[in-house]
Amino acid sequence: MINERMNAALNEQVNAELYSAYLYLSMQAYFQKMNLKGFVNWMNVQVQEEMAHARGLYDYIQERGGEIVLEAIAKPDLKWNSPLQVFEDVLKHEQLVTSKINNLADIADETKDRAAGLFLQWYIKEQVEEEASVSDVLDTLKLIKSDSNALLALDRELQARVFNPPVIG
Ligand code: OFO
Repeated sequence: MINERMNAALNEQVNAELYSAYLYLSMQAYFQKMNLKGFVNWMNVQVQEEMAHARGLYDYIQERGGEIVLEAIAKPDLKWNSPLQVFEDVLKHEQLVTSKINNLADIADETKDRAAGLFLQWYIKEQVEEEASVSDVLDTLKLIKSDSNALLALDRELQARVFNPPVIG
């Protein structure tokens, strides 16, 4: 049985992951308007990953005999000035999520919940990958500045991203 504090914190993280999916869905719409298909694809994969992250936490709460409490999902931003600004926001958001995951790991330590600590290792590693893949795109966008040919080349590159359903835990 999971302790109450950990249960509540995991429910909050389900919400944070669903918010992430919602935010990336909003960013996907932004890129759809610009007709940048590779960026659309990148966001589409990201949305699916976030849904999988939420599902992983949801399943874990259930597995530990906890209670699922779903709160409202906040409204994400709708407007950005440029692809660069979008990816700056993505990186900021992922850094925030990393701090939330680290906070969950702290709670697992403080409540001596070894099983949760072990489970959360997967999310800790995933955040390293998330931040790295976002930083890659962001660094390229910084180099591109207003070169539209280079932007289209990056767009073509981002079309290659595929969703591989993660095995969590
Ligand atoms: Fe779930 O990793 Fe992004 O937010």
